[in-house]
Amino acid sequence: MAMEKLISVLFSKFILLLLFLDVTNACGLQLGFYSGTCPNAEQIAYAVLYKYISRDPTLAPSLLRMHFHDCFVRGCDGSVLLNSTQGYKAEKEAFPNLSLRGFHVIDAVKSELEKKCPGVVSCADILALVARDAVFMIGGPSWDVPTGRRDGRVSIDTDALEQLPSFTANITELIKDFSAKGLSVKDLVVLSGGHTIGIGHCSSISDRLYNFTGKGDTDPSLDPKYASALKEKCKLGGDNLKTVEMDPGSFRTFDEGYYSNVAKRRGLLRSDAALLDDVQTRTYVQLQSVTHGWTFAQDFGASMIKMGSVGVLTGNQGEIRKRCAFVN
Ligand code: HEM
Ligand SMILES: *[C@@H]1O[C@H](CO)[C@@H](O)[C@H](O)[C@H]1NC(C)=O
Ligand SMILES: *[C@@H]1O[C@H](CO)[C@@H](O)[C@H](O)[C@H]1NC(C)=O
Ligand SMILES: *[C@@H]1O[C@H](CO)[C@@H](O)[C@H](O)[C@H]1NC(C)=O
Ligand SMILES: CC(=O)N[C@H]1CO[C@H](CO)[C@@H](O)[C@@H]1O
Repeated sequence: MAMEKLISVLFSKFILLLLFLDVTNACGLQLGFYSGTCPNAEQIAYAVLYKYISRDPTLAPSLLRMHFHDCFVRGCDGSVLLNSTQGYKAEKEAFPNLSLRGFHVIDAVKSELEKKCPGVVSCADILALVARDAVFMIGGPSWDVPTGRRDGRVSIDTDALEQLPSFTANITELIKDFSAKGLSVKDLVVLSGGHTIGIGHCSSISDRLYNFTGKGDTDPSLDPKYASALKEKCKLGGDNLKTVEMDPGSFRTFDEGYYSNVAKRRGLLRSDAALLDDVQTRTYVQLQSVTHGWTFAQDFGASMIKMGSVGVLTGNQGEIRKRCAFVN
């Protein structure tokens, strides 16, 4: 009974959130922004992406992550796509992007769009559309993406280091990092669900496994059986480029398995485990785990729309890049 009540409360909150988003058109973005200037923009992007994802589904997680990295650093302005220049090393070259892949996919979408509607669709919007479609193509939910973002002209590696949450962050830091972007505690726990897909490198967890407090110990918040299994894959002093699944057992499909794993103390990263250290995030993790993700799909779409409007450039700000790796 108590659980049912909790579910119905969460559900009604979700409806309210949707209504709210519908009315306000967050931050000057709007649904179907290109309907007059490039009516098939979204279909074109989808078709190009599909060619790549059907051949290599492991690109999907990386493309989702790319949008997250874009939005958290200087807002969703495509700055993650820019190459380094003589003056500056770009975000791409900062440590946290270690494993970002799929820049060529964005370039392919962009060049198809440039053929059909030159100079119209921004790289920042392409990232937002591709993140949505990539999730959908591997079994996840879909959502309407408001568009109209413009591209920024600046990308600096140190911004990425400062603004992306660290994989060693505790719950207080995570909440602070999200709140600095106007995102709530709920957005944090919902968007962390992005870790239901993809892989992490051994280097991202070796401290948890082998040197948690600097005394050669293992993170006590990690389920011991899971820790042993991870140590088999990530040997002490072994190859840091080896990878492990973010959501063991179903890392290829976008489902709610992430929350069941976190609830069982099998979150891969420290930042995943940290979701058990706050009452609100813990309650959400447990709820999704018990209900098999009853609201996760809807919640994820709503939080992605919020993340996708962080610090966007609109109107006359920025530019529409011709090539995503270079300013015009
Ligand atoms: C809450 C703070 C977050 C932290 C500290 C964090 C950190 C990380 C780290 C360290 C990795 C592994 C990188 C590697 O070892 O190669 C990773 C992977 C990933 N992250 Fe996050 N992340 C966070 C939030 C998010 C969000 C909000 C999303 C998207 C909604 C996301 C999507 C992903 C995906 C899909 C992967 C797998 C990438 C792949 O397979 O290539 N993460 N994240
Ligand atoms: C831009 O950067 C990417 C990734 O760092 C690199 O592979 C590519 O060769 C660069 N492109 C040019 C034209 O310099
Ligand atoms: C989280 O990390 C910050 C900075 O490292 C530290 O000051 C704080 O005490 C930590 N909080 C918790 C709850 O561990
Ligand atoms: C463990 O951490 C301590 C303190 O940060 C460091 O001095 C030591 O070299 C680390 N040991 C290993 C094996 O990485
Ligand atoms: C795609 C890309 O530029 N990746 C870079 C991420 O950062 C590392 C170093 O921190 C670079 O070596 C990679 O080239």
